[in-house]
Amino acid sequence: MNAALPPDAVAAQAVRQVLYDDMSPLNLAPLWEVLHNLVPLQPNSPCVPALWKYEQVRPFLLRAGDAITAEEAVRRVLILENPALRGKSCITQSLYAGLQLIRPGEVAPAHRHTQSALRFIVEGSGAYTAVDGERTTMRPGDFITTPSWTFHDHGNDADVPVIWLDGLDLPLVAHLDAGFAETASAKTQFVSKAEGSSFARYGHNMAPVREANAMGRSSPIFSYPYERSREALHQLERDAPVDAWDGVKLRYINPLTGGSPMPTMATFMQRLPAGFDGKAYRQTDGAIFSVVEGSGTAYIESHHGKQTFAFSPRDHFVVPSWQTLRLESNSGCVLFSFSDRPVQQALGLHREERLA
Ligand code: 1HN
Repeated sequence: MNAALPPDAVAAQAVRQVLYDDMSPLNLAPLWEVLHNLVPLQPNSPCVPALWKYEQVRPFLLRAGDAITAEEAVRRVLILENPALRGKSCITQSLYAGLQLIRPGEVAPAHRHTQSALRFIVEGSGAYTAVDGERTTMRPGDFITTPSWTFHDHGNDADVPVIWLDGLDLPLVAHLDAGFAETASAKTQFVSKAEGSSFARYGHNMAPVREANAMGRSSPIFSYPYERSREALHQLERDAPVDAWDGVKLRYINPLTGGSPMPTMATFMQRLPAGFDGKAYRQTDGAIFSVVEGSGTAYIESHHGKQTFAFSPRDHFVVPSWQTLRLESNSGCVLFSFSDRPVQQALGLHREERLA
């Protein structure tokens, strides 16, 4: 190893190694050996892009349904683990994603935690999630929030299994050592508000005159129905210029602030028109995609190499930070996605580069 070094460099290294060994018991380490890794010239995420084909994942979810009840599991979820971070329960360094199954008649008991969660409904209708005493019925394409420290439970009164994508800021909160959790005294929350009352109060470009937002720093709307998002995207595809990178892309908002629905996660829905051949871009927020309708191709390029993902409905894929993404769709498609963008923006760290 030292063969190529001149003798005085070898001697210098030996002196340094003795220094490192001697000071190590005092928990001291030399910065100069690691400085270049600590301050990379650009993000070089250890995360790799990955695709989960729904037809491959679904049988395992159903088998998990046979292997354990929702109540026993507390949450019956298959974690979508980044292949480069196996065993760490995360899909990017800051975010967690999983697919959750609830069978007819099952209950996932009420609890709360400081981690924020989002649900994006993938398959089946008629299960419900209750947040802070109000239930909302789940339908494919709906986006539902569970803000930090709100009690939530899920149940399925329908006759089909219901499957959704969970997104949580678990790794981020773990990094900050700021996680608390509590189990509720009853399995199922007492329903104290009529279904749809939050949406009636806050979902129509209006807001109550005096009432304070019970969701604190999160959106008072906790269910964003797909039919609304879908309709908006289709109208914009017809009537407005289509972005060369994103197609038609909208972000979900907290109607009281115009910011993201929860402080740690941004959510988006986009439509790629038929024949869309997108330009490449990269952003510092790694993003997780759930394919809602249609098919297409994601081309991802980074220091890990090049990957091509052919996606269809209910597939999931992750594009890590600062890896270049280009989207294509012959048939046209609709994609849901989420990322930690609001955190990066709040800290002044977010960057995006749109390549020509
Ligand atoms: C959680 O509370 C849910 O409420 C889903 O459905 C996944 C993963 C880790 C920690 C808490 C849920 C979770 C979770």
